[in-house]
Amino acid sequence: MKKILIANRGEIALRVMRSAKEMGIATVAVFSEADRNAPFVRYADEAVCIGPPPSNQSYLLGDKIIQVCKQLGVDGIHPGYGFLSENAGFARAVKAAGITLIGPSPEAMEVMGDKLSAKAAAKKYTIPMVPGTEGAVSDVEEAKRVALEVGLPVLIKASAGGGGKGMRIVENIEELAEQMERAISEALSSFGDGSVFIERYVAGPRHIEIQVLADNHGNVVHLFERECSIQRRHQKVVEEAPSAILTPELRAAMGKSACDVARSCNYSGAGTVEFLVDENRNYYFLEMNTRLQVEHPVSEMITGVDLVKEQINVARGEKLPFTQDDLKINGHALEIRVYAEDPTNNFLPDIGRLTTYRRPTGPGVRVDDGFEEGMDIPIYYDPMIAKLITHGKDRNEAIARMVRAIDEYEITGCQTTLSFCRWAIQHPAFVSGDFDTHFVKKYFTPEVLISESEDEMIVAALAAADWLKNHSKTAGPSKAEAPISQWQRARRNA
Ligand code: MV4
Repeated sequence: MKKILIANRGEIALRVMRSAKEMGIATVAVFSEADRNAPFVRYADEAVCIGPPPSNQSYLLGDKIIQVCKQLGVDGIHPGYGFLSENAGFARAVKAAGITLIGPSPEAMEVMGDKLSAKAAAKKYTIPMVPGTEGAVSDVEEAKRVALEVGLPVLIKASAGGGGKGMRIVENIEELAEQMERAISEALSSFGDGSVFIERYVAGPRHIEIQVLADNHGNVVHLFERECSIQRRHQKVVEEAPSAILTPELRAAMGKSACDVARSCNYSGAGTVEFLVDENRNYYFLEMNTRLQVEHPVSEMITGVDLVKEQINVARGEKLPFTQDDLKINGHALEIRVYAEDPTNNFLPDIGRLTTYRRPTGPGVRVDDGFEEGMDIPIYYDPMIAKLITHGKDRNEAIARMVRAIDEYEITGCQTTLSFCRWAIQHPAFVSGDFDTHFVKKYFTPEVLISESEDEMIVAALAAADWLKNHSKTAGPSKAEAPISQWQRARRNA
């Protein structure tokens, strides 16, 4: 592989190109008219504009991207995350064009792209799953029987769904028929597939996912877990590795299950297996993401493995250069997602121009971003400005470094989620490790940020008053500038 095209934009395009450059591989960027001046376009050895800003006229045009590959003699495509990254049809078209997709086979994407077929494939191994229906349910009476069997509350989930879409909780059996009808119609309109299934509702779960890597020679390893329980409306806010609650035994068991899920679909490359962990530390397989994930840097920080390099090597047909025993957890890593959103105003996108943009640096700090000072954040895409990652010898050091890095970050021109992330990682529940996926819902109100900035103002005012008091004795205001008292004023006016 001599030249790869990155079918993506922003921070992930830049991230992929950096590894390619280190490997001596030439890079091609494709970009929309909105990204003409973006750093990833300049960083690439070659760059081609593929259309107007909306993704369905640019980054989602698989055939056009394949055409660019043919014109420029590209032999590999890295799809990043989002856009075409989990599109089996695109993966097939790439293969048919004689180009290597840096990712799993179209078949693996298809099997894992549907939750029911993913669970069916995983059944070949003994992998814990939440009790529920084996396949899709359309008959309400059957659904009721299953719900009573596994115990209420239950969740109705869309098989084709993602990010909580098409998910409905049922507390009372009388609501089931109506909720099921709704879930089916929501699934049909959102995904064009009305298949739904039922699972027992796991009340206060933690979201823990395992990073896996597989080659085309039968080797599968895991790179431990990432905990992503701190999320807001299915959008991850803080990710970390390792999880504060996994024991070495549980980690090994979940790691083996994740590798089994990968084996069940003949997986190749980097993938992520998602689990729920309940309060008794039982774990359940949920689904597999067949792409490089946004939060992959935390796994890189604790293992020292460059996941993009390994993806490329696997795609080239090479064997994994390490075994499971070679992999060790080194320290602790945290990632926060910096969004151009206003956390005091219901997280409304607050896109604008980055009039000031200065990144934090120093020990244990990594910033993966795709912007520069003076740039406009395009309105057409996800409003993520950057991922801020810190690494420390332990969790406390990683947290302290994150707070310090957030405080060093200077962004003006738009509101960002930095203050929200700072609040989250300093919250006693987060610091102690005692939290679940309901953390934000449970503890966050906009007031926690407003009172925090008021606190800062009060502290600043007190400090200023103190400074004045100390300095007025020696180098205080000169007599001419001295404050005029009401008495003096009265005398002058007399
Ligand atoms: C669940 C669950 C509780 N019980 N399944 C949400 C998105 C999808 N990937 C799976 N999700 C959940 N499935 C059962 N049987 C709770 C969630 C869930 C969740 C999972 C991970 C991270 C955040 C979440 C927030 C709300 C609900």
